[in-house]
Amino acid sequence: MKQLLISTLLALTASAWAQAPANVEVKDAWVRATVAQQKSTGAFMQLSARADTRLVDVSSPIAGVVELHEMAMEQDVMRMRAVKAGLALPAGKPVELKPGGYHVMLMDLKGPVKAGDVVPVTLVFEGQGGQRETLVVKATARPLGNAAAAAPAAADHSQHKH
Ligand SMILES: [Cu+2]
Repeated sequence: MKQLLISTLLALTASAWAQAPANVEVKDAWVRATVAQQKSTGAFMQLSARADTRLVDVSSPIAGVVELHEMAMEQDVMRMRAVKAGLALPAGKPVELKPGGYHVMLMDLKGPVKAGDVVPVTLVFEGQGGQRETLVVKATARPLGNAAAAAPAAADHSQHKH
């Protein structure tokens, strides 16, 4: 819960610095911790926009390549693919990035991600008029395979079953 509060505060700080009230609220940001030799992982969060906007760019200092991905069934096989056009965030409709769905893919990792690590993820949003807003969220690493149990806020959200 404390980490969630810190993430929110950081997000608010970042948007205040961008001199406009935050259009997008980010909640419950987390990253899946890695095991030895693993070179990629995913970051997940819930995004809520007040006005229609799009998530158009993602980056993080811990990864050489960062992309927005989605999981989709292709001929009975679950595959992931890059979301090139950005992710639409309709006004007032929370969009969840979660395992099995949309995620921020962190590739070419510069080192292991251990449970408890705090990973900065920069999100760039573009509004209808083309104005951009940048948020830096702090995502906490949760252990592999135990993400739901390790989520401090998961008990509050019944939809967090994967
Ligand atoms: Cu992916």
